[in-house]
Amino acid sequence: MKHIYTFSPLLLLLAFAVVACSSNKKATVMESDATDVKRIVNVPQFDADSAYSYVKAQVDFGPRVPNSPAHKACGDYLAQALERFGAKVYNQYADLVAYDGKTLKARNIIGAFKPEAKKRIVIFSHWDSRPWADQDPDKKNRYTPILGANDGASGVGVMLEIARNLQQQPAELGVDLIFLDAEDYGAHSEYKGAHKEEFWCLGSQYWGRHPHVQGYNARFGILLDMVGGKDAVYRYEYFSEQYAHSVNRKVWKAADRLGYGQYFVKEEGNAATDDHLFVNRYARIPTIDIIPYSETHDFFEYWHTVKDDMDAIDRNTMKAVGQTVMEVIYTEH
Ligand code: AHN
Ligand code: ZN
Repeated sequence: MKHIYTFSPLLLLLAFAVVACSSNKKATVMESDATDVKRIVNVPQFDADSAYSYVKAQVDFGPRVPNSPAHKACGDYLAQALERFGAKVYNQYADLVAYDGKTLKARNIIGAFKPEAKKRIVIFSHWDSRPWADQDPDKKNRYTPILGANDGASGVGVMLEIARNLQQQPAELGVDLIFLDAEDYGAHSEYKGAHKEEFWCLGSQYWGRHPHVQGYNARFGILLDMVGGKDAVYRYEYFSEQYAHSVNRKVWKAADRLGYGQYFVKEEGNAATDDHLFVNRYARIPTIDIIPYSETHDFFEYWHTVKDDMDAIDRNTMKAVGQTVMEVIYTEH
């Protein structure tokens, strides 16, 4: 989509001429004030079929539970994919101790675009999948590991499609794509001890305290969590509002411009103990969570059940979220 920012009169005339000549592309006039520098931004098209194929590639490894062979193989695939798309790749390996005393061989995978740029945006998703379907309606499934098509692979799939676009057409700012590990190893619902928030999000807690680059900073962050479910609705999540109110407004406005107001509803949502909380708390980068809101379920119908498989994925939701995040990335200057 073509966007026109405010321009000097001559450039503004030129801009309309350019738009008039490319009849197949829609022009959006961006809000602006008199002091704004004016420019045309052409945001590339997010390809939902491509994103879907990246989700399937992850799910085809099986459950990506830390310490498993599938986890190792998928981690290698993700690092290679980022490299193929031209990112500078960092692998952050850490031994993280889980609530049950297990040591998880965790790996955060970071792809940096324009690594030398000072102005940066960071996008996050977790790439591990939950070891147990402890919310499954059928008791016999509650110790079965989940495929995590929506809860895990969808956010990563959207980010890989963004990576492909960033290689084709660099954004003005530097962009870091961070695949966080060991998000979903929080205590099993039948665990008898105290259920603490720090049992979740082990990879982001580690990254927040030990960023991949010394003194790392970014203008803002966006966490993608469960961005592929059917009929998903995204509302302003509680901690996102507390730490990064203006980022929420920026993203929901971008969705509105693109006609995705049905997905991005401008109402208060619930609170999610999620990776963005620890990014905000430890790295102090204002970061929001794009996570589904549901009146009837926690997040979505198949959350932490064996039905979180490819059938739970809807390309239209991935398109709405992916195109919105690209709109934000490419219009930031
Ligand atoms: C809880 O609310 C316990 N967890 C939200 C974070 C999460 C789990 N995201 C995906 N799985
Ligand atoms: Zn989960």
